[in-house]
Amino acid sequence: MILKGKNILIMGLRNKWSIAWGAAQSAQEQGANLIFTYLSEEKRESIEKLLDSIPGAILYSCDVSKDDDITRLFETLKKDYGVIHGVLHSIAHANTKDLHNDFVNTSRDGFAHANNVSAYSLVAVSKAAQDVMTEGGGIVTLTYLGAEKVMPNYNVMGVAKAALECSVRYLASDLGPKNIRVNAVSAGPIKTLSARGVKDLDRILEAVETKAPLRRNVDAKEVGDVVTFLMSDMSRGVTGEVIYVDSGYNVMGI
Ligand code: IMJ
Repeated sequence: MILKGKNILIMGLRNKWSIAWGAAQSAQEQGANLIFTYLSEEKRESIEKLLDSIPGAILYSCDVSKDDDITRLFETLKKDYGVIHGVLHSIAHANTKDLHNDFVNTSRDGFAHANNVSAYSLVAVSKAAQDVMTEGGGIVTLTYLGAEKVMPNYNVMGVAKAALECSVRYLASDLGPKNIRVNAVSAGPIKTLSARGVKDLDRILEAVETKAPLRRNVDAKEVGDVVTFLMSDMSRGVTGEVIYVDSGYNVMGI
């Protein structure tokens, strides 16, 4: 029970395939009190249905592209809980056309949008979270190998994930003195809603099965288990890191 009595905020749950759902299951097993945010009112009902299986789970709305939403969320959390021990940032978005086109055609607006929602949002959330994380704790975000190596169609998301991973290091440096750690989990490819439309996804999943040291793909629950570890005191000496949960795929040369 490594998260027993800890208040954990999970941002970016959409459905039962979400990596955020794997993290929620894992954190719940380890005794956490779970708080969730959702983006749009149309999604509220389906997310509420999922949360029926998590007794005591609380749900707030938050659009991370709006500073006011983030401020309001953490003010509410301060009032309702007093202290938060962990935050999972499991949020990304790019315009669909920027994930189909060549990267060279990315528009100024598309570039700004992907970086705003997928990378800057971690900075804005961390800034607000520090005032509620008065006992220290862990902020965790999700990234992908496309931040470092060219993956087909990942395009502007790769650039945004590179900015996100670098933000993790600078945030770790700023918040370390408050005993707030900031880390990223680089997940292998998983068929979530965010990956379903990807043209070459099956080929990429196959490449992991043939090349990765473990010769299999990963699922959201085992990614979630590492998220839980990074929010817990078990990882108290770890900050500013990118930890891979990808069956070891990233270490292979060919
Ligand atoms: C996404 C695009 C291209 C290749 C991809 C992915 N591969 C994987 C993903 C190989 C595994 C999923 N992934 C790691 C993401 O970060 C996805 C981000 C994303 C997905 C969408 C789809 C729907 C949409 N905008 C999006 N923005 C970001 O409209």
